[in-house]
Amino acid sequence: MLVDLDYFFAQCEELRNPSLKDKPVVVGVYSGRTADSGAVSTANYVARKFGVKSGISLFLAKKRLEGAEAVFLPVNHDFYEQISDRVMQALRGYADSFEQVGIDEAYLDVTQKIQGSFEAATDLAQKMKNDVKNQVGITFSVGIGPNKLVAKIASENQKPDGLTVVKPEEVERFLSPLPVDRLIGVGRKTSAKMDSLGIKTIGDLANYDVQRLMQIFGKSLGIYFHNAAKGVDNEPVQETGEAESISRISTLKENTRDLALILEKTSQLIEDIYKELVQRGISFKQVGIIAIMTDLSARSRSQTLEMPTSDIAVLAKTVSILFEKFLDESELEIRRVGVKISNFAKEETEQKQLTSFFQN
Ligand code: DCP
Ligand code: CA
Ligand code: CA
Repeated sequence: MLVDLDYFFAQCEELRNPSLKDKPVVVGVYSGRTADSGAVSTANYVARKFGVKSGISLFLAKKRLEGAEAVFLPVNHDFYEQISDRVMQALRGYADSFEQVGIDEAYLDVTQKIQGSFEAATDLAQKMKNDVKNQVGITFSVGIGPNKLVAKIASENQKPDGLTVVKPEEVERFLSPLPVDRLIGVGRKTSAKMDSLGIKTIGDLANYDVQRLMQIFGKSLGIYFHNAAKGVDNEPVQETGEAESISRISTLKENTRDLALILEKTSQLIEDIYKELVQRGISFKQVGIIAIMTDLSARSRSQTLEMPTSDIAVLAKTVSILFEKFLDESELEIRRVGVKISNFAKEETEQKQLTSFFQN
C-alpha cells in the first residue's frame, strides 16, 4: 500500500482551526521581499477549484482567489512534522514492514497480514482510514497494488480520502491508458522525448520495442521504463528510522530443506545487500534470516555480532549458521528465503581512509 496524506500542510491547518474547512486555504512560503512574494506550498481542495496549486506564486494565487474569502497562511513545518509523526506511528502498526517517504507518504508491506488477499487488504485499508481519522483527525488516500510502483500510481487515482485497489490481473488495464509521465522517473524532458517517439500513454511505452528504448535512453533506464510500463517492480518496502534495516527475500527454485540449495539463493541476496551496504557506507551489527514455509507461515532468526562489521564473509557465515540451526529446529520445507541486516553504524570514514592507505 502507498498512503499519501491529503492536501497535507493545509489539512494540518484545518485540524487546528476547523473553521477554515469550508474556505479556500493556501499555505505558502513567504520570501519576504514584498507582502505577496513567495510560492504556494499547497492548498486545500476548496482552493484548488480556483486553480490554486503547489508551486504557483502567491501573487497568482491571490489573484485567482479574489473575492473568495480565502485564508493565506505561512508554513509551520514543526507543527506538520508533529502531525505526520502521529499519523506514521498509527500506520506503522498495520504493516509487516513500513517505509516512510517524506513527510506525508509511506509504503506498507501488508502481504503477510492479509495472506495475499486483496479483499482483506481493502478491509485493512478502510479500517486504517477510519482509525487514523478518529485518532488523529487526518484523512489520506491509499493505493493498493502487487508492488510499490503500482500502489503509488493507484494512490493518485482518487483523491482526497480515496481508496484504489489494483489486483495483479488488473495492472495492465489500469496502467495502460494513463499518461506516461505518471511513472516515476519520467519527467518533463523524458516525456517530451517519448512524445516525439509516439509514446503518450503507459500502454504505448509497454508496447514499444525494448531494444530501441535501450538505444535511446541507455541500457538500465531503457529496461526500467519497459518494466515500469508493464507494472513490474521488485523493490522491497524498506524499514526506515530506528528499525532501519536492509533486507532481500526471494523464492527458491523448489521447496526444500537442503542447506546447499538455500545458501545458493542467499548468496545472491547477500551480494545484493552488500552492494547497498557499500553504497551507503554503513556497517551492521545484527544479521537475520527469514524463511517462508510451504504453509506460507513466516519464521525469522537473528544474531547480534560482537562488533559492527561490513565484511561480506562474516555476513555469509552468519547466515549459513542461522539456517543450519533453523533447519534443525523446524520440520517443514522452505519456500522463500530472506536475509536482513540491521543495527547500523556509520563507517568511520577517517579510519577507513587510513586503513586503505596502509593497505596500498
Ligand atoms: N509541498 C511543497 N511544495 C511543493 C509540493 C509539496 O511545499 N511544490 C509540501 C506541501 C504538501 C506536502 O509537501 O502538503 C505534500 O505534498 P503532496 O504532493 O503530497 O501534496 P498535498 O499533500 O498537498 O496534496 P494531495 O492531496 O494532492 O496529496
Ligand atoms: Ca499528499
Ligand atoms: Ca505526497
